[in-house]
Amino acid sequence: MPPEESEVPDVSIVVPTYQEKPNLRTLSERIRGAFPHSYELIFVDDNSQDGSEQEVATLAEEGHPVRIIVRTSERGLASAVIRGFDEARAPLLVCMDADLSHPPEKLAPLVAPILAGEAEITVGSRYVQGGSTAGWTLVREIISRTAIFMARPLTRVRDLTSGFFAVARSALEGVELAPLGYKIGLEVFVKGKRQHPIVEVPISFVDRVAGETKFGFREQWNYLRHLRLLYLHCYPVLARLLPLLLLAGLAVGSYYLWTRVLHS
Ligand SMILES: Nc1nc2c(ncn2[C@@H]2O[C@H](COP(=O)(O)OP(=O)(O)OP(=O)(O)O)[C@@H](O)[C@H]2O)c(=O)[nH]1
Ligand SMILES: [Mg+2]
Repeated sequence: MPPEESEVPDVSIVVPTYQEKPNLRTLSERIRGAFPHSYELIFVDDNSQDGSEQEVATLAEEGHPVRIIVRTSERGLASAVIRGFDEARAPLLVCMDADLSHPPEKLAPLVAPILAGEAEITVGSRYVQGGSTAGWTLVREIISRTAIFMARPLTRVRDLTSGFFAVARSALEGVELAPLGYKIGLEVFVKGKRQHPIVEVPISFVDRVAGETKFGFREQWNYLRHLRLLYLHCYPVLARLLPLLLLAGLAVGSYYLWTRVLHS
């Protein structure tokens, strides 16, 4: 349901994009066909120069409630989403990928608990009953599970690396989100202010069919840097002592081995 230009929509859907032109029309059409609330769809694009701007202009002319913010001096998924949240008008914010991995048909169940006042944050989850991934290689599965395992002490969310989530704007008031790396969802799950548990809505994650991945080694490195910041946020003392504890453990272990060698 497209809102009038001046009307504040119920939901702002923020989609970070880099060279996703082949996916923009399908995404916008599927959202329009499946989402029953008034919404605005905001693409935050890092100067893709692949015709995305023109594509969104055409969609807007056709009546789709879309706009595109093109950033020329910044690059990165998390900072793009934060920019989208800053520019969004609705009291309820959604983040999703452009590549149709996150089913637009799941938007309605995703926002339902927040609209009902039963949650402040919801997650489209691959790892709860009814959720799934399709078309993943074993390597990708292992990378995903390892990333989740490393962040387990930070939140109870099972699919804590999900990039498909909804959050009430009020849960982010006064919260400083780190614009680092790929996992802006994790940042929100850990720092978001809430009165209710985070609700996980099962989704069937579909592998991208068009466009190319932007996920690579740099993003995995950034994920480790991001985790360090989040551990410092949640467990400041322990996280600061960790290098010392590791060093002490290494020293004790070496001493133990050395004495065993001397006595053998
Ligand atoms: N604005 C912006 N968007 C980005 C950037 N990197 C990735 N994205 C977008 O973030 C979303 C997730 O990126 P993907 O490349 O799909 O990452 P992924 O889901 O881990 O990997 P695949 O689905 O296998 O490609 C997509 O909509 C991308 O276009 C970036 O640097 N800036
Ligand atoms: Mg993707």
